[in-house]
Amino acid sequence: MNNKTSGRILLNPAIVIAVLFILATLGYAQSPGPETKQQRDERMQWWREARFGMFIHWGLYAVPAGEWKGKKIGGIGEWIMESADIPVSEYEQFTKQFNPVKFDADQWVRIARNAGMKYIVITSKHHDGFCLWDSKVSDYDIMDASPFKRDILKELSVACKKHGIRLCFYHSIMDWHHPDAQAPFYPNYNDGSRTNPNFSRYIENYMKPQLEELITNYGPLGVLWFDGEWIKDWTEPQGKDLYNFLRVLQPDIIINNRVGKGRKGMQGLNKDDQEYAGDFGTPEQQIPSKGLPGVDWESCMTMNNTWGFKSYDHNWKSTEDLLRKLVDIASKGGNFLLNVGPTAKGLIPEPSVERLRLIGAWLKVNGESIYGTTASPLGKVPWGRCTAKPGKLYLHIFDWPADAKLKVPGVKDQTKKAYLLRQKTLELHVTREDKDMVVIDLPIGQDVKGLEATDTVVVLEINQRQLKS
Ligand code: H79
Repeated sequence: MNNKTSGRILLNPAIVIAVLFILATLGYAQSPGPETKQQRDERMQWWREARFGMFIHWGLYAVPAGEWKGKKIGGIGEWIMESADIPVSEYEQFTKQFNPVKFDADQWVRIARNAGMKYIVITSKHHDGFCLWDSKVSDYDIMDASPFKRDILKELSVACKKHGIRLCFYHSIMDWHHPDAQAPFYPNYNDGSRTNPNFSRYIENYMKPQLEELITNYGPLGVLWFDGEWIKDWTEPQGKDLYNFLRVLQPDIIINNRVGKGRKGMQGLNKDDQEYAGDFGTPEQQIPSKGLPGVDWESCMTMNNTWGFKSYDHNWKSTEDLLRKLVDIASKGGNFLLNVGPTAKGLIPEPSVERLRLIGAWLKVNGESIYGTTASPLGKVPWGRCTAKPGKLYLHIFDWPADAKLKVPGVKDQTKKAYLLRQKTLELHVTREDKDMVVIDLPIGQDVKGLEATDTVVVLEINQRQLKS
């Protein structure tokens, strides 16, 4: 064939359209396109302002609740299928006992809202493969396999809309139930050395159609929160492809970094050897030691030692500890995704509800010092933490100074005034000790109760014009 002929064939409109169509169906044309910094900032804005969300781990593992054949199984509750070496056919039996008649989506969402949480991330499907919605490509879901036959995610999406909470889904890439994924690896579903030759079939015929259902029928979603990406079958190019696929379906969706292979272990932030897919880092059960300017991240954490419900795990973190973790995270520019693990009946454990209620009461008074703030511009402060907004520093006092003088190092800006966030009308005296140290006289003799004593917030208003040095 000479050049002239081949040119004419390639430019033939029918052929061009056909080729484009084939590429589109193959997924090559599916990219959200480039995004400017401003577009990205707009997409991330609600999430950056939210600062506090509820993680919900709920699924079949709530039925055994940490026990198998009369034995208490160590480790996190939602891993019991793996930890207790339960064969797929036996684990499937839990579907018959998963009948959460006490489930009340509206009540769950109100618990989150009253805690001051702005979004909910619930396990649409965890590693065990069981789906909490009515999936058309699976029988292993709440509609087809359980006596409950109510679409849990649908009910939550209605309640979230009603209460102004963003609904987000956790979704496990790893799947211990699907024959084309990790099910054949029994009794070591998490075997990092094995691959399934049919894994691409699982991606195309199962995982992507399921995610499309979740985005289309339950959305718009706030976040898709992936996990289980460490398996050998999953690659960074697959992660990028999935990321693009989802951003085409919902351009403003936010996706965590576990969609690809970027994260550094449980520390959760990205390795820096290349560009990885995903919008934010995911430290798990830990808080970075210092602020990370310009990085979006979210620490997820349990209130006891498990994500999925375990009947005998009573090792609850104190409310004081949880509040200070929220503040510590905000002072470093991150979000806090705090977990609850409801029972198989559909109830959020009372110790969780109580802690959330108290944190919510504190946030009602002091929320201004958390929502929409950015990381501390000061260095380490000996008495607590600092969060910031334009023109304002929020000084979170964890340890009340014995002499009632709050020394604030690192303030180079002109100060305007200071007051307690809970008592804005009482102005506090501010003196400058030297060019980057101001001292605030704290009120004495106030009777402070509960979480107010755990973290008292002083607002220091500043002129963001640096003093001449
Ligand atoms: O859903 C909850 C847990 O079930 C799941 N993530 C939270 C949000 C999870 N937590 N811990 N694990 C899973 C354990 C997995 C640990 C490891 Fe690894 C996987 C160790 C080695 C492979 C993660 C990836 C840490 C290093 C690489």
